[in-house]
Amino acid sequence: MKLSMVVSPSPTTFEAVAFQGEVASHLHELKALGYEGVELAIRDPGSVDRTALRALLDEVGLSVPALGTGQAYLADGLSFTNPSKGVRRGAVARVRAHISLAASLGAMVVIGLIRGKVEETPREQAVAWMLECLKECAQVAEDADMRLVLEPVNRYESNLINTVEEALAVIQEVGSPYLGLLADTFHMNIEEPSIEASLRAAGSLLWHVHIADSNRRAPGLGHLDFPRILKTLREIGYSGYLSAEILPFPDPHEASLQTVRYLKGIMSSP
Ligand code: LER
Ligand code: MN
Repeated sequence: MKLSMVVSPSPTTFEAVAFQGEVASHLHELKALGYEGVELAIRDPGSVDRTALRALLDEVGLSVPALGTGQAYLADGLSFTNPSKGVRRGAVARVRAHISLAASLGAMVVIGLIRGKVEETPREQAVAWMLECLKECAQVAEDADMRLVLEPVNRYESNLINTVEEALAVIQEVGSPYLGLLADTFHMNIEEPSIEASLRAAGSLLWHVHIADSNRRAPGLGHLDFPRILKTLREIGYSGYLSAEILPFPDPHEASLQTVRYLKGIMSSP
């Protein structure tokens, strides 16, 4: 397993991104701390200078395991379940742009908050819209030979796909080999009856992991049992990234140092 940190190249209202803006200096710092990857939270790929980004990543020597899409929902209101067809089309178009950027970086694309939630629309209708958009995005991903990861999020952020079990059912319904699961330990702590049992249920469909402690601080600063979680991940054969999506507590530097020291300490113990 390798370590990555979520970084937003532009300022964001989403709090669990320890590093925002000034991407070059953050990447150098993360590399120096021993991170192998950086997950980029991108509001709009249209505003990204791909050539400059590729050159920076090559210069620093970091991989990009995943691209986040949550800001397209939080800042621009795009979602798969919005009652407006135009907004849903906008959400699919935005994910299409993320897939295109991801293809130039070798990254997966996260389907998290952008699925939206059930509000005034009847649940059945919202689910049908979500599935329609997901199927279309999965086809775009397949055409680009890039992968999407569906992330269960806790009930306070969405009422649509809170658990691994629900996400696995949706993945099965979409039926694309290009759609897998992202497990976020912060959300799992709230929603899963057993984090370990849910990781085992995901098995080989688990393609990406967001890592944060129970309070969304760096691992080791809350009450999650990370030795047990990492042991389970090893046992199911997970060899992807642990990508820290954490609050900058007490500050970004300390949070990223704590993450790398604590997790590498667990990973290096027998
Ligand atoms: C939101 O809480 C989250 O975990 C993000 O990864 C979803 O886009
Ligand atoms: Mn997450």
